Amino acid sequence: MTLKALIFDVDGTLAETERDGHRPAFNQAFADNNLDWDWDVKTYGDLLKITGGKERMKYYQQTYNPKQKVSDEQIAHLHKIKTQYYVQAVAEGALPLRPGVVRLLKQARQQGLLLAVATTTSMDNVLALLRHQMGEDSPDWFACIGAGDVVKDKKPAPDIYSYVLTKLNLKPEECIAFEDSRNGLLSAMGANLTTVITPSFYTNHESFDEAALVVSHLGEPGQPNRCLSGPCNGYDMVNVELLKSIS
Ligand code: XBP
Ligand code: MG
Repeated sequence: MTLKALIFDVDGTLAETERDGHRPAFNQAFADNNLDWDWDVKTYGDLLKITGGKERMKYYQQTYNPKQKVSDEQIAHLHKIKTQYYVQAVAEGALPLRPGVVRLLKQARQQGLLLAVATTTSMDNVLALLRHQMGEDSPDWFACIGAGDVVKDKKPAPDIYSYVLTKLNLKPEECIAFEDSRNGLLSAMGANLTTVITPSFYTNHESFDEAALVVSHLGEPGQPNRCLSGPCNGYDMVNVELLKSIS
C-alpha cells in the first residue's frame, strides 16, 4: 500500500528529553512544593515504565511512599509547575533534536507525505520543542498532533495512535510510526502500525524484536547511523525511499 504519513513519538524519539528535561523539571516542582522527592537518573529510569507525568507521580507515591498522602489536586498542581519548568528548559535550548529528525521531516514534506505526532507528553511540551527547534510555524507542518490527555489510556495502550489515524483518516498500512521505547512500540503495534525504532538513553536495553527497523538514530550526511536490526538495504540514514521499501 502507498506510504502516506509518518507518525512520530516525541520523548526519546524527536529529542532526548527524559534525563535532562523532564526529570529535573519534576524535581524542581517537588522542591518548590516542599516535597522531599528527588528522582535520580536511575530511579527515573525505573519510573519510565509508567508513561505520563501525572500517572508517574501517582505511581511513585503509591509504590515508594504509601503512607504519604498526595491528592489528585496536588498531583495536578505539581504537574502544572513541572510543565512550566520543562517548557522553560526547552525555550532555553536545552533539548536539541536527535540526528536526522529535521532532515527526514523536510524530505517527507517535500515528497508529499503527511506528518503527525503521537505522544504521551503534554501538548505544551510538544509545541515548545517544535517551535524552539524548528521555528514558530513548525507545528503547522503536522496534520495532527495527538498529545497527553486527549486519550484516556496512555502508551502502551494503542489509543493515541488510533486517535491520530482517525484524525488523519488513514489506514495503518499507509503510515509508519517512529518510536524509541518498548511501551511506544507496543502502542504502535496495537494500532497495527509498522514501526521504526531509534533507541534512546533510557531504552537502549529494551527489546524491539517486532519492529520493522531498529537504527541507532535517523542519520545525517556525515553522521551515519548503525543498522541494529531489519533491512536497512545499505542505507546509513533513514529516508523516504527506505521507508517505502519497508511499508
Ligand atoms: C513519554 C512520557 C512522558 C514524559 C512526561 O512517553 O512518558 O510522560 O515523561 O510528560 P512516550 P508529561 O515517549 O512514550 O510518549 O509530564 O507531560 O506527562
Ligand atoms: Mg518515547
